[in-house]
Amino acid sequence: MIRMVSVFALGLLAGVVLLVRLPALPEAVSAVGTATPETSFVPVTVPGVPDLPFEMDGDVKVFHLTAEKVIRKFRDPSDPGGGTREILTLGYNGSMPGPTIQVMEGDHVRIHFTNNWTMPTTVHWHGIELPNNMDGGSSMTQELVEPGGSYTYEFTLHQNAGTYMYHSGHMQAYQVGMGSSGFFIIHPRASRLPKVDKDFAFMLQIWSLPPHGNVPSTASMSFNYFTMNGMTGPDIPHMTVKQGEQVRIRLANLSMMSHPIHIHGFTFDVTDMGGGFLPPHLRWPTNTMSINAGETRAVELTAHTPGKWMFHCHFLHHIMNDMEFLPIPGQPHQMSHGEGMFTMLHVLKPGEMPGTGGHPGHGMAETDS
Ligand SMILES: [Cu+2]
Repeated sequence: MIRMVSVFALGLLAGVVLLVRLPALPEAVSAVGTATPETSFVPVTVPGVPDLPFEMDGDVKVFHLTAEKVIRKFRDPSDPGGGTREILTLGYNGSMPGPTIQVMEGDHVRIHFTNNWTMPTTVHWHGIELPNNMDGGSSMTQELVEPGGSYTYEFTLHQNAGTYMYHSGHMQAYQVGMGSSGFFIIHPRASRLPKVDKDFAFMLQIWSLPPHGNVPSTASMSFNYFTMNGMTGPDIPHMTVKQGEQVRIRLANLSMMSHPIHIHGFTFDVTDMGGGFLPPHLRWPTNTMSINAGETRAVELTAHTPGKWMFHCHFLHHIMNDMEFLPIPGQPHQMSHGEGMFTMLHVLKPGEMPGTGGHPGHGMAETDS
């Protein structure tokens, strides 16, 4: 167990380093961990987002989650120099999306929550089966947590491994619209799932930003910025894997639209529709997975062909922040600074090192796990 704590702490450190240094590109995220005999899973890498560390109190995993205002930097397409604009968001523990909670099937968790926002809130554990008064359903299931206040959530995870979330349970259109979100990953207790070598996750969010504005409007349904893990392209790290590896990519949508996520050059299997991993006979092959508001998905593929393969939303204006153009390979001067939900799966040839793939554009960040 100490080993797990240290692995997750390493992920936290890596994430913090990335968050602090986001304006400087390219950026690399260091390794998060590998499967261990007692757990037989690969910790999830949420590029650009740290893990939430925990400590053990007997058999209880104890977390500390704090709601905080977080400034993120979105590429500003109106800046010909490719500069960024500081955007006010609502996150947790200095991160937006909030830090990732990674636990095991059957774990008993205690989450001490503190509200450092300037408005009341609760935390809703999205998809988690738990006692009613732990559900964070605004003032309907608990007292609101006032600014400066705290609340302790505690429950046992009796459901199957899968991809779940947390987000504000109060004034959601505003608080979730301002960024309140985070992954809640339940790992399998036994190695009954097909093995993967790399496991990535992306949170999909959309924003309505006035020209040159720094505060998203949550009263508008005219969304003009599209992000993965709180980042705009080209700052969204690539997923870097080795040829032949099994790759899982998890997606969560806390935006008010659906997103058909598409990959070039591969057919992936949909392996989780949101209620835990599907049995093998229910997995289905495709190359585009639509994910609607409030849903999570996981897809898996074999990285059979080297190269840098586009991975993006196929609502094509969602890869055009402020309606800017997709980059044109080989013509850097025409490249956009305003890509939205757009990153790459970088499959390394044997002997190839990350960052040497010859991408003809901006120095996109590389994520390895
Ligand atoms: Cu989209």
